[in-house]
Amino acid sequence: MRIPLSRFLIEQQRESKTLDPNLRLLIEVVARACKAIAIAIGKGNLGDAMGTAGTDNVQGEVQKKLDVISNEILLDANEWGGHLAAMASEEMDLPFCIPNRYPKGEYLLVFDPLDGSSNIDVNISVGTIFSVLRAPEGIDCANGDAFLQKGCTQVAAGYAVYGPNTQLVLTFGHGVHVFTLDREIGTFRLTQENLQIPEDTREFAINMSNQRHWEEPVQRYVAELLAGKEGPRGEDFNMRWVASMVADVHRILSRGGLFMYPLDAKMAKQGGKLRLLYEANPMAFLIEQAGGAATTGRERILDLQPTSLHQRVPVILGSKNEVERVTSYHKD
Ligand code: AHM
Ligand code: MG
Repeated sequence: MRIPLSRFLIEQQRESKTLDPNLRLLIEVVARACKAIAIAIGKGNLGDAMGTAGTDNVQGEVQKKLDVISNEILLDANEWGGHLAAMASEEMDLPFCIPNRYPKGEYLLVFDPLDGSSNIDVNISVGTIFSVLRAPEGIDCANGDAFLQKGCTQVAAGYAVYGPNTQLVLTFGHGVHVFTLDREIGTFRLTQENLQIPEDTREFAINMSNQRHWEEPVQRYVAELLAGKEGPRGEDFNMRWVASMVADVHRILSRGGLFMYPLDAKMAKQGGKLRLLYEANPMAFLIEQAGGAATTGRERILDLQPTSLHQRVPVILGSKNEVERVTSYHKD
């Protein structure tokens, strides 16, 4: 325990066939970029990275300066190492092709550089979410089709949560491991191995202000929870909503719970709020690896065939028995 991330990765590489030197390098570089992002966030109003950037991203959302800075930190860190064929990000309309002056590698990196960025200015936890895919042979980086792979093909996924402390949570498809940033020496150190989510929970996370827009199965499920001891569940349920997916998922990985950003009438046209490739898929991979479940209400998230780079989907994930219950209501 408490071994540095580098040692953990090297030991994994020796033991497993899924972690090759290039994937190890990729994860080390992402972790280094997350440290740089943590430093920029940690300066708060003493730095010059707070506030809006004066631009919108491809989804029409106002970009914060830190959205743009985090995106650049990840691109700059990863473009030269020779481990990637291309990158894609929530903050960029099109994929980023590795410049010709650098060698190309066999992996694709997709990320949400700063998730929950509406929370930055109020000093609430935000995070970076990432997913690693294999690059198909002879890819044409520019059109983005190479990224349209099912979540079940991810070779690694993870997130960094920038909270009271900075943690990096990783999976390569063999369990979920948590590293905490030792700020004095600037190293991520292993603080939890093989995290498991309890199958049952009495805590749920949903933005209740959207209630009037939800579909019937979610209305039914949440009404049952809110009815407490006197209702059909016979138990009181507690609610939490940080509005940073990273922080909400981190709580669920730490102590169980259910997270929902379901389909609602407001979002029906665009398919949901959260993005499949760099939010839903990496989080679903982590949650399943920790013994939980993740669906859209109708299908397992990791089985979805992506149709576009910035596709949105409904997300229901967390403690297995509750995810299965909401999902079964969608089938009734
Ligand atoms: P972002 O990636 O632009 O920050 O948006 C995603 C965030 C999630 O982190 C969070 O779960 C959700 O949006 C919160 O949405 P809302 O403000 O509707 O509650
Ligand atoms: Mg996000």
